[in-house]
Amino acid sequence: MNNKKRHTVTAALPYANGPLHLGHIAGAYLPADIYVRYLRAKGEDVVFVCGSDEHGAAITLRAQKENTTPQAIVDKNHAIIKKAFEDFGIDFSIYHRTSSPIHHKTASDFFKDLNDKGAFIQETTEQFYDEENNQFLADRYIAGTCPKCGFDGAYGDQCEKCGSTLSPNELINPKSTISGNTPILKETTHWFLPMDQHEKWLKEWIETGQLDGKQQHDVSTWRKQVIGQCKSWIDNGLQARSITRDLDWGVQVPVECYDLPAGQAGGKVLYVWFDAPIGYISATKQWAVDNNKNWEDYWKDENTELIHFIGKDNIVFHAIIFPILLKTHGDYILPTNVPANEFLNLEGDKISTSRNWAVWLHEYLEDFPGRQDELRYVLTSIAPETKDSEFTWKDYQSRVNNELVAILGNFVNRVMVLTHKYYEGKLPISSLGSYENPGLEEQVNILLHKIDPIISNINDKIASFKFRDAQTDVIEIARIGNKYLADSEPWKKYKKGEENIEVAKILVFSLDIVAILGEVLKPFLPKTSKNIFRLLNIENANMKSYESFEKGHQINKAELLFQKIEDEAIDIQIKKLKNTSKKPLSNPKAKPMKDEITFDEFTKMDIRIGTILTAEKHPDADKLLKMTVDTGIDTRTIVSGIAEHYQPKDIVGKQVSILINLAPRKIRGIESQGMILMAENNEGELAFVSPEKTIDNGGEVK
Ligand code: B3M
Ligand code: ZN
Repeated sequence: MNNKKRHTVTAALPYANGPLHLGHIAGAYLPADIYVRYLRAKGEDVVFVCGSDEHGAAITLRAQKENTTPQAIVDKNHAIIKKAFEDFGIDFSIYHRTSSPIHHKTASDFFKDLNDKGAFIQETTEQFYDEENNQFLADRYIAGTCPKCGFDGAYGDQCEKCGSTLSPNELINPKSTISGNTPILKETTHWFLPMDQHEKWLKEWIETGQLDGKQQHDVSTWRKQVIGQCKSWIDNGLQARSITRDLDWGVQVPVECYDLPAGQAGGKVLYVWFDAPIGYISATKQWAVDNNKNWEDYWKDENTELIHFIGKDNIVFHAIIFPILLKTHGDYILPTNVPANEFLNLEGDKISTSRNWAVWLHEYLEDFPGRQDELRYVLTSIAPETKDSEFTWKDYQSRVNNELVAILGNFVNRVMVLTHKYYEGKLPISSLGSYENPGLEEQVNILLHKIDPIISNINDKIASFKFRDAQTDVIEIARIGNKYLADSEPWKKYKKGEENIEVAKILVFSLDIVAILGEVLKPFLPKTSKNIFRLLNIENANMKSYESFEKGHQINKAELLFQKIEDEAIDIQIKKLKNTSKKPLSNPKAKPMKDEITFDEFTKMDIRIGTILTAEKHPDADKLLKMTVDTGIDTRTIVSGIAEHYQPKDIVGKQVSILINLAPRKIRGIESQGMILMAENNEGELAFVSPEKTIDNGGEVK
């Protein structure tokens, strides 16, 4: 473990375009929180920053869909996310936001500084442009057919059906999602970060931990997949990457743009992935202002350790791109570690926001009020630290019931209950008194040879980001306690009316183990740890000698730390997940559903099958056909706008669906008595809605 003076710990800034789900928590926030709580418990100087990532096309697109402004979208989601973090006990020093003025200024200055240093290049390229709305289209604003799987609703950056990463020009038949038009290609100038120029030092830094000839970090502490991903990026050759966008939501590019139409202000912003990591710095600045600290100590001092907690999809941004920016700037430290997690799957499938295949954190807290530690426990038990892992509700139930209830909760409860039963909760001897006594070899042996090494293992594992193993060790201490209690059988040794010193030793020693548990649980289950100390009626355990109690100390009444999770609660969750999830849209361009109607309203329409008897072009209109149809109850004239789709000779004899009780209306001088139903595809082509086998004319459609 390093001996840095200070720690700056960051957790990925969640996009403020939706709430948090369990994948986010397991990926970045819970491990970061465990690490920070561990540091704080050691008395270290640490700032833990996070905030909402409020820029980018995903947010403007969402605003457009919901017919509101980007600011309204981020305001709403920022509040939901912030509250969920608080309720869940993720204890940031500050939860900030990138739409704040201090962030805009910090990001803008950062860009300007690097631009002045000549760190960027400018390039003019052709980008898709929507002529109707006069705007360049961000990748997310372009939809078309996926070249890989043929899915009709792939976006310019990704196909959500097959998961392929795409670029807009790969899409077949690209369309603007704003106007539906085919976009044109138009030249635009952007700033690029020439990542290729940084390959050499990056390679050395990633592979050896050396930076400018100095050992900056120990590579053996970095996760294999993080080093692996970085190496493969570098080995494939880094490319220049554009760091600005044609968008009007974000941090304005603070230097002049040549290719803006005359008179048009702004129009170019920093790419969201350029400004978001700088959000860590602006959050620290705000925290420093609020807490009378110097933010630079946390970003510009070699004695500060910078750790980024993220999910694996963010590795390149935190271990390659952001370090390039920090190093080019010159004054900043580089991350000491980037402990990225793999993905958490859910009930046999990938978590998907768009399909609503997710367990939302705020909903969990509504359905299981006060049970944040149960979720923390399970998510750490299955943390995807080295490979993808899976959350299932059955597994959640069994871990809570078989481990938290049956091992940890049960041990604490038994010790408390027995102490009340035999001594009314008042300790007849102190811890110290008991260990000084001869005949306590067994207890001393357990403490020194079993529990003590586990505690140092827990600390070492947390320090090296192995939270899952560390938590397993915590439960091992509860197991040792349970076994000790079961083996020493105080209930058999207790004799009414006697001093029962032997029983007192067993119980006080067991209470010392409970106190140790309260201490080692602090980073993992903070609420449970507090509860334990409340029950024990002490503030902390004595972790030097493990002697936490004075003679005569009164403990509080026993209370269960955890309740069993019943089958019913689990069934409800599984049903909820299945009932609220959506299949991917087969046609994202389909119009949304109209307002609901009643069955009576539907039955007012009299739709019948009829046969077209004659068809001819309308004398005065190119798009119209005049037809006579046999409706089974009469023969009538109908005018319909289908001349561009059907030749008169091809449709005579066809059976079609006709709305026959539509009030007659004159169309270009000819009275149309009803309407033939037509189906329309995405391209506006029309087709008859015909019965799949021959039906008597006059047959009802219902
Ligand atoms: N908002 C992506 C994500 O939520 C992005 C992280 C930014 S960290 C600076 O996965
Ligand atoms: Zn696809």
